[in-house]
Amino acid sequence: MKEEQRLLLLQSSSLFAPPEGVKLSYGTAGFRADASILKSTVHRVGILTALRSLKTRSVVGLMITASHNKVTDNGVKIVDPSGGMLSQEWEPFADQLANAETPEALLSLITEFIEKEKIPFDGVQTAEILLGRDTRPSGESLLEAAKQGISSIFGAMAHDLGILTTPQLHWMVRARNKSMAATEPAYFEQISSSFRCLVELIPNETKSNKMDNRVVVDGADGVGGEKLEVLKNMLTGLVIEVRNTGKGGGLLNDGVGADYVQKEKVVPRGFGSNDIGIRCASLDGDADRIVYFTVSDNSSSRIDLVDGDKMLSLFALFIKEQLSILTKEGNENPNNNSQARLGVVQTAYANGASTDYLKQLGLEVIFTPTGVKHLHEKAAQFDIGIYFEANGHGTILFSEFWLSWLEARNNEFSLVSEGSEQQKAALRLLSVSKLINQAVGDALSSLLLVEAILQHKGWSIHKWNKLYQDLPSRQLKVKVVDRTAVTTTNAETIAVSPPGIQEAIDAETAKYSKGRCFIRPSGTEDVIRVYAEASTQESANSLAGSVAKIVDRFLGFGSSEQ
Ligand code: 16G
Ligand code: MG
Repeated sequence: MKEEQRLLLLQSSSLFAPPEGVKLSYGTAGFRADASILKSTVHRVGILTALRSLKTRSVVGLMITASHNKVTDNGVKIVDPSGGMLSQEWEPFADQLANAETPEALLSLITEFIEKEKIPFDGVQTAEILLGRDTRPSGESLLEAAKQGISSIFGAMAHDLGILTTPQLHWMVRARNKSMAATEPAYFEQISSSFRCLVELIPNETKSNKMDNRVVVDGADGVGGEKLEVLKNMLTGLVIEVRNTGKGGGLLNDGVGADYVQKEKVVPRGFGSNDIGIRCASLDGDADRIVYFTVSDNSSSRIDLVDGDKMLSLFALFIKEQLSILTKEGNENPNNNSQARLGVVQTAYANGASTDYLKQLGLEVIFTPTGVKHLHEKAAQFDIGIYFEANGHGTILFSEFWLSWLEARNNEFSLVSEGSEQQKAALRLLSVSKLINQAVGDALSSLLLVEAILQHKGWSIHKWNKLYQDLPSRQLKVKVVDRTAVTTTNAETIAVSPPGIQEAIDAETAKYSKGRCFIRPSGTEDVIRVYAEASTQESANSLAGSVAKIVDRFLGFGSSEQ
């Protein structure tokens, strides 16, 4: 490393002292903590992002957000050139950088890493980083820290794209590396025009149904609400009312948002008895997840939740239907024998009834550990891979290979059977691939896809919710002395350590009809999570309670809480 570069790094880093006595870790959601202690971390992530860009010789992204956390928290994560999450191989280095105690220690880590990773660091190669942040008040000064980190690497350039949803930034990084327009207007244009195509392709039978085309969306008082206010004006045939837009003085994620709605199963602020019967949805604080709900008839504060598993099921059903129209017999074209490999990916948290439903549709269902990066990686192995966590994180991935095949089929149809059912199916699938974010789960594009499919089928939210009935479930968390004492295998369904705990859980689970239960250490909180399912709510509660006691007996302080 050149002397000027060393001096620049030392000088810049000396302005950002790390917090004392705090060890941060680049978890599933990047670094996250109280915003007041994050400046040095974000500065160092700025440096790391520049290195990532040099190493990959591509544009990468840096997003400042703490998603559904409280407004006083913030966080930072890196977007890889594909538009996906930072490669897991770099996570340990991110931890080391963040926790280096002095500028000198930081510099020597960087020097070692550049050598180990053979990062081109000759000042010839340039680095380019797209920056985004959510609406948190701390975002602006943290973004400044990131910029200073980036500019402490010679030849690194930062483009500040202002306030964005997390999926918008991922989308733009992906687009940029494919030499496509990587701007917010381009994003809105792509998703609104593909939505329009899907609506234009609705069968005449359902078009005549007087479908309820209004949806009310809780914007979590965050960036998603703000962006949806813009997007909704670009749509026809759908009326979106946004509440908790962040403009009315409401506090981000405070009694609002997808995380709150899904976990508490109560209405978000601003919703109540006047909304009974209406289709509602809730975004999280950075708009990378969404759940639907209706206000319950029995109590205006309770909801009937339509979660990520139901979205996955709706999407899988629609895609499967379109694929079967597309490959309908009677077409003698020899190119028509390319059956798409369609796969769905879930985690152990997926309700067992959803898995049964998907299998009954004849689909291949695969399980991975919790966390978007695991699901995404598996889904990318299919021609069409659909993944969702129950909490509303997910998307649909189309392989480049299969999309080119589909484009070619569509061109053939234009020549020989313009306007045929098969061509319509091809066009619908092409539109889905443009509407649904190919980089990462995106609440805004998932919202529009749900709305398009419901209109296509002429379904109400109630009809959709009746695809299958969720098995009663219960989640608990248990505080333990050391959560790393629990290790798991088989997509987190079996606890390997501490020894004997799985046997104890199995013995308890066997007592319940349709009983299913697993434990895992949380990646975001210092607790062990317990998930239980059974044929009645009482038995699910009881199973979860007993297993929480088992966890406590093996590892705890002697107290467990909900
Ligand atoms: C993170 C993950 C989410 C997962 C959750 C589990 C991403 C972007 N987010 O928020 O997918 O469901 O962690 O939290 O991967 P837990 O480990 O505390 O249960
Ligand atoms: Mg989020």
